[in-house]
Amino acid sequence: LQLEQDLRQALKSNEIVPFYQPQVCARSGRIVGVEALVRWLPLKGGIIPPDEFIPIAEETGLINELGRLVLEQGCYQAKQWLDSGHSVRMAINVSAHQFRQHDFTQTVAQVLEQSQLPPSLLELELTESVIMSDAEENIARLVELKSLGVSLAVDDFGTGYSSLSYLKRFPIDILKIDRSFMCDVNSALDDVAIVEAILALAESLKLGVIAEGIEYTSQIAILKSSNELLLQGYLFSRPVAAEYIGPLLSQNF
Ligand code: G
Ligand code: G
Ligand code: MN
Ligand code: NA
Repeated sequence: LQLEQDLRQALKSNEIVPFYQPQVCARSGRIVGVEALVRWLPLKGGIIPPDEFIPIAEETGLINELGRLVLEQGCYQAKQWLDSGHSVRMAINVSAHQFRQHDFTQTVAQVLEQSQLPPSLLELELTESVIMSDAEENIARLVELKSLGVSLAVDDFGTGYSSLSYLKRFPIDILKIDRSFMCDVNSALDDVAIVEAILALAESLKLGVIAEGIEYTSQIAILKSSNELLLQGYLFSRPVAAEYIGPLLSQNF
């Protein structure tokens, strides 16, 4: 309860800020996107990771306010980078609670309008479990969101237990291969097989792929894909404050 009050206060006093982690195009070595990963920076110092407050935000409904804040800041930030000559797609994590709000699509439309960010530069990340929770109702919601012109990505792909047939029926653009499959790509042949299967699946369904958790160059070698492939992980950068992203945008990785 104390934590809930603290979080409520933190939202008001700008202690909740998105950090950003680069997504690098495997072909060009350029940063073409970032994922917004929220942080709590208490005034007294330190840094609280999302695992310690997102669950409370979810339970108390504060996730809607928090989610809107991250969406707004992310869109305004991406617009700033665009205005400075860097086209960077902003990926925003959407929680189950947010996705189920009846006015979620309107909120996204509003934020796009206010920030003047081209919708093609916004990507919404949804987990498999959120998407599959109520498949029929969710298709309508996804179609609604797609009609705004944004991209839709499946986060933590491969960790759910859902049937793959939804990928054909749902207006999904991108699969994010969960980092658990990238961990020991050198040693674990099973993981290599899974990654290869996901790449083949994405290729035949014409979906983009983002490989998460890239920490070593050796992990990139097995990622052979003819589709657009993006790489995300500590090898390139940890999630960092916006000011640290700017200089990276001119860099070749
Ligand atoms: O960033 P790590 O950096 O520790 O993030 C931990 C978890 O918190 C991840 O599962 C991530 O999806 C989630 N998360 C980070 N930022 C947000 C956010 O803005 N909204 C939601 N719903 N989840 C987030
Ligand atoms: O659940 P989601 O995929 O949204 O969250 C991504 C999580 O993975 C965040 O906590 C982020 O900080 C973390 N992360 C990003 N890159 C790496 C990496 O290279 N290695 C590890 N172990 N974690 C990473
Ligand atoms: Mn994510
Ligand atoms: Na993920």
